[in-house]
Amino acid sequence: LVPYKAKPSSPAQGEWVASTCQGCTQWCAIEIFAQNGRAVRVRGNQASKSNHGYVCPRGHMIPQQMYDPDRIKGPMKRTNPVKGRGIDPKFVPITWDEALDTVADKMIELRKAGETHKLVYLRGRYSSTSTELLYGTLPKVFGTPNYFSHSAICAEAEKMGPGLTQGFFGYRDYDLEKTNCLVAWGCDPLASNRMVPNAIHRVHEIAKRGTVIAVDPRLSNIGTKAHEWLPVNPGTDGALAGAMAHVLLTEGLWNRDFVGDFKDGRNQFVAGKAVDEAAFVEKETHGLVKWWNLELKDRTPAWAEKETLVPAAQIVRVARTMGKAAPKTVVWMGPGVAMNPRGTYAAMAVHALNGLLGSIDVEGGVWQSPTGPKLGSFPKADAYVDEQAKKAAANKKLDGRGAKDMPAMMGARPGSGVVTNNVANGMLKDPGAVKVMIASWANFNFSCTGADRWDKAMAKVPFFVHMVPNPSEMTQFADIVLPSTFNSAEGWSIITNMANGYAYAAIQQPTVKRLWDVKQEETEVMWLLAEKLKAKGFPNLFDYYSKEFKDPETGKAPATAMEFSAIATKMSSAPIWAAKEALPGDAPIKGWAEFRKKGMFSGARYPLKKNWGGKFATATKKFEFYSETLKKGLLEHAKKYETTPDDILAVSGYLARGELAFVPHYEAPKRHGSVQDYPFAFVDYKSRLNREGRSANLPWYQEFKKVDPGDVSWNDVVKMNPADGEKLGLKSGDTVRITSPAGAIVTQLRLWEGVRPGTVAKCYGQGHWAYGRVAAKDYAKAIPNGANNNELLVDDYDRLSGSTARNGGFTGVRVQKV
Ligand code: MGD
Ligand code: MGD
Ligand code: MO
Repeated sequence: LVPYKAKPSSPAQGEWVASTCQGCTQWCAIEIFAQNGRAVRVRGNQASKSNHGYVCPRGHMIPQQMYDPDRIKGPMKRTNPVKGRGIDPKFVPITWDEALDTVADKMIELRKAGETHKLVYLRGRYSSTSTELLYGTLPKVFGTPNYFSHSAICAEAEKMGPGLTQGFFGYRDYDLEKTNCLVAWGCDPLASNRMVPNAIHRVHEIAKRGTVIAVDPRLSNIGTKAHEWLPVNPGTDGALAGAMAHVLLTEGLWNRDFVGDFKDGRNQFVAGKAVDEAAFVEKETHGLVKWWNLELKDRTPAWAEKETLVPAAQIVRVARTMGKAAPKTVVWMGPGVAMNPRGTYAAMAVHALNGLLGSIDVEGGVWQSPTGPKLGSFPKADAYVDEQAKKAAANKKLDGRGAKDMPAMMGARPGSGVVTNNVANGMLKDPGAVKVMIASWANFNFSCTGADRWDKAMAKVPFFVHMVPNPSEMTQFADIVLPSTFNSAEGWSIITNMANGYAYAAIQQPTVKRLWDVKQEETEVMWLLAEKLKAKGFPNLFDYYSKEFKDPETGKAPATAMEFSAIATKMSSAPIWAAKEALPGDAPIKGWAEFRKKGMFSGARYPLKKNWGGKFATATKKFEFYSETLKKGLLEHAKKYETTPDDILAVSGYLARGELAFVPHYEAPKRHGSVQDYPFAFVDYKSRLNREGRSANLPWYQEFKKVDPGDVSWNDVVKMNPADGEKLGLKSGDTVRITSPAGAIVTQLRLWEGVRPGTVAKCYGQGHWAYGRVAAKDYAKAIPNGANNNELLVDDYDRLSGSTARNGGFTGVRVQKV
């Protein structure tokens, strides 16, 4: 096979305009082909070292998302005061002027009543830099502690793995160019997770020279290409990881350079036998022998087979393959491991394998984020924060973070992590807590588990403003709808991310003329709203925006919303294009015009062994197999409640007690619904066509849905193993009701060997009862096409991180023919 190298050249007349895709969290630098004022095609930014000039299938969907005929064309107000699912809001068009007057009036009422903390802002997706002008500034200057990002419904629990072992609470990068053994564990990097274009680019090379392994209860895209597929029993990843660690240690396959060795060079790791701590000298790590004695010594493959349902022989074979390829072995851990009620420990267990394998920070291994170009920060808003705002900001947050049973220890600091999905519970408990709510780029009535709680909570909000391009589920509860730009093609901002060893900053800029009366929420809308607030007696926000922001080229202050948007973007990116000396990384960019044309700048490649030699950001500065970092955090949280870590773990739903709590270990999965009543574990995953929750209205999504293994175009099937189908007398094409302790959905069944018996799998993304004519079967009657998994999944949390559970088979379901 001759690899396809040629980049297609287009005979079409037009211009490639640089921008950034935000269809997933990779935030690829892209170029959009603009022809006679129309965006028609998308490719990766040709200068990108992270995506190699290509986008994944979702990038190609940008024109359809942008020109979606169901986009909101102008501001609207609600005329039906009754709110609820299926209740027509009776929206009528209004002007931006009227819309923002109304919003400002409501906000001024709060200021006058001394209740500014009753303003709540919810943020879904956002831009890297201009989010500071809304999320960062509005709550601070206006005065409310109640601003919440979506990140805890995203993948926060995953960060606890690298966080509590190596002090890096972030997403890892992987040197796939040099990797010889890739283990995709609880994620599907050819289809989702981060770095999809780079994974597509590299995985076939790894498969040729080495080994690709997939750990996933369902046959994923990478599973179909892998040498080994381990269809793990959902929620038992900690057991599988423990057994692999057991094999690596008993067979002497750990990496001596990183981990160290026994003083006498003789391997004393023998199943069932404790080891003397003094016998082993560690190098870059801390607590290996403690980990062995507390957890690993009894975690034999035979034991793990019973928990994980993965054959012991396969566990041994795979562990040996990983060990032999080390340190060029990558354990790429994803939310499938972590986003479950005991996910913190599973994430630690799986990520700790990278420590044993010595793949941390080495060639072919697992890296922390490279350093990208330094960006300009916005001027401080402190001088515009008055006493009232300061006092109000001290109120309690609605998401319950830091409660005794919700440690939310992001960064190992108790109470520091957002608990997004718990906001709905906070609202239901105290209906008076929210008077004015603003949300942007979020659709929590669809994207959060236990979705009906959001329907109930939002129905009670007296005044809700939604800033989105599509009339989604959450929009149906709005009093004012402010149509947003589709930011990848219509907005201004600077977006940062990393992949393939490089961190970069990329521009978003207006690619073509806007067809509809839309505005960018973080910049344009904030400017106009601030102007209104000033006119009504609260000048602080407008004074900050209009006095502190200056065009870095001309020194001119913004005079209009559009100027504010562009100037903020220029301020963020000026250190790149106005640098006095060449920056590490790409060739210098000279001036704003050249930056707009090139669209991105990548920093220097990740330096190897960056954190070796005692530079990890942990309590011991080492890679911690015994997490002193977690211990410190848990003790601090326990102290606040005058209790013990054991008590905290008990009330938060974890099983470990004593010292076990501080090492990566297996916790038997928590499950809602008895196996008797709900015999199947539900497996949720993303479509390779999901632009998060926002592509179901695109005909291309529906037409090409079959690209997801086991799925069917123009359908939203639930997949069951044929052996289970036979037992229940069910066949492909049957309409079935899936019932969980939280709710029920109806969809079509497909029998498929790619799910393990005892589980059913269904893709997330469809089941919209709003959004548009393709996503919903009947938008007017609120009847969905397909079914939303979040009406089934139970509202529960990995409480150490505050994350919402969606994986690990924690929701039991039954399947019946209707
Ligand atoms: P989305 O649902 O992707 O975001 O969930 P949310 O943060 O709620 O999009 C929300 C809204 O953004 C849409 O209604 C759309 O109208 C609007 N929008 C689209 N483009 C733009 C734009 O350019 N500008 C603005 N202002 N708005 C825009 C995401 C969340 O969902 C995440 S991150 C994850 S990882 C979870 N994934 C997931 C899953 O895999 N399974 C299940 N069951 N639930 C999940 N929910 C989570
Ligand atoms: P999840 O959607 O949670 O994470 O996105 P992903 O890495 O895709 O997928 C969970 C995976 O784990 C699935 O393959 C599922 O089958 C598997 N799984 C479920 N339970 C278990 C279990 O118990 N054990 C194991 N080992 N596996 C299990 C994260 C990332 O993806 C995020 S946060 C966002 S916001 C982006 N969204 C996105 C998107 O919407 N679409 C696509 N195509 N890519 C995306 N990339 C980003
Ligand atoms: Mo996410």
